Amino acid sequence: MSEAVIDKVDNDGVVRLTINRPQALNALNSQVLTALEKELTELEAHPSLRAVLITGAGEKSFVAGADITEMREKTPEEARAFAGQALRTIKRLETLPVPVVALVNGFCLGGGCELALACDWAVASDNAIFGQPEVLLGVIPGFGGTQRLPRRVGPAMALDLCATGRKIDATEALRIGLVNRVMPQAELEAYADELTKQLMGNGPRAVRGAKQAIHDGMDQDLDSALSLETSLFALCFASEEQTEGMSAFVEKRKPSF
Ligand code: CO8
Repeated sequence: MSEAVIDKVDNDGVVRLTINRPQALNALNSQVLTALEKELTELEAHPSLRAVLITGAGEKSFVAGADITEMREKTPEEARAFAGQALRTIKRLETLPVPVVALVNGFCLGGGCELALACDWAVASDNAIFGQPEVLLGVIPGFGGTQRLPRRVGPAMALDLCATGRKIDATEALRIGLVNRVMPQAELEAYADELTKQLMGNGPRAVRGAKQAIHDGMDQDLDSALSLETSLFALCFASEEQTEGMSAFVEKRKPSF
């Protein structure tokens, strides 16, 4: 039997997805996208999902882009369908109701960078390389890069990257706000463990609420977004989590969520 192109490990609701095609630097072909979409369908129905961490197999690459070998012969209609499949899948990852974190462990190019941009935040190993090199192949980003990259790093830097196709290292990615943190590759696992521990210690409804407020609020004007925050904040007070969290503080003990 062939090896799964997506590995999934569920650690009490903190789910680690690993794109497993290291022989092609984890490039996204339709097999990977179909498998990823299937996993996301399952995660959407997960009764106690707390967070999703996504990474690439091996020590060299997160995702080196869409699969160029597969894309090469496509007609415009086929390219549109392929981009449509990727956009749909990436959107489902982005709209999971829990934090989605990219652990970028090497090349993060083209469709790989676009995948990382759909995550709530990204952390990178110090050997990571980022870029939108599509223009070197005679195309533009097609998995959301021209839209999510300017929203993350501003339009000037986004066009700098998309028009030149230049690659940047993890330090520059940190400086422009593409990633939240950079660490030696050997420390990425410890970060993932620590993050898992932190998220497990927090109220799961509150964590989901924080994501919803930020995510949905970004698409609204400030007054509407503040009113959304107030509604979600008030809703917390109808939950056992709020009772437990605040009682634990007053009783000088750790909350049990
Ligand atoms: N697609 C397919 N195969 C790939 C890809 C890729 N994106 N990247 C690497 N590979 C394969 C190589 O072909 C090679 O395979 P083989 O061993 O069979 O020859 C293997 O992975 C290892 O790669 P290299 O030998 O090239 O490794 P190096 O360390 O020398 O170089 C690089 C690593 C710099 C990452 C180099 O592989 C590279 O430049 N890769 C391509 C990066 C790229 O251009 N990515 C963007 C792709 S386009 C894209 O993502 C657009 C998305 C929108 C599509 C719109 C819908 C149609």
